[in-house]
Amino acid sequence: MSAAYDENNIFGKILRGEIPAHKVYEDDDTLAFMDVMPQAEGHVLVVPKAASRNILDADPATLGPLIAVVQKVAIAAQDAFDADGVTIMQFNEAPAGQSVFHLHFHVIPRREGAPLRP
Ligand code: D5M
Repeated sequence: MSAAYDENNIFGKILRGEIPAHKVYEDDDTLAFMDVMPQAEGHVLVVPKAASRNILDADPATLGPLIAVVQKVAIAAQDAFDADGVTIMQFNEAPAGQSVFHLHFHVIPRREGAPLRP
C-alpha cells in the first residue's frame, strides 16, 4: 500500500507557484515543465494537478487526461528537438526509483547513439 500524499514536495510547490519552473504546457488538469536534471536535451516532466503520490494511489480519472498530455508533449518534444524517438519513464516509490513524491512522467527525446545521462 502506498504512503499518504505529502503536499510538501517540490512539484506540489511548483503547482502552487511557490517555486519557479520552466513551464512548457498547462491546462486545467496538467502541468509540464523542464526537468532541472535532464537526462537528455529536452527532458520534460508531466504532472497532474490532482494530489497523487504516484500511479499506485492515483484516481483513474486523473490518468486519462494525464496520459493524453504525455502523448502531446512527447510528439512536441520529438519535433522540437529533432529527435529519433522518445523515452517515457515513470517510477513508484523509492525502491523503484521515485525521488519526488508527486506523480510524474518523464518525457525524454532520444537521438540515435546518444545514451541517457545518469
Ligand atoms: O525524478 C524526479 C525528477 O525531478 C528528477 O529528474 C529531477 C527532477 N527535479 C527535481 N527538482 C526539480 C525542480 N525543482 N524542477 C524541475 N525538475 C526537478 P524521479 O522520477 O522522482 O526519480
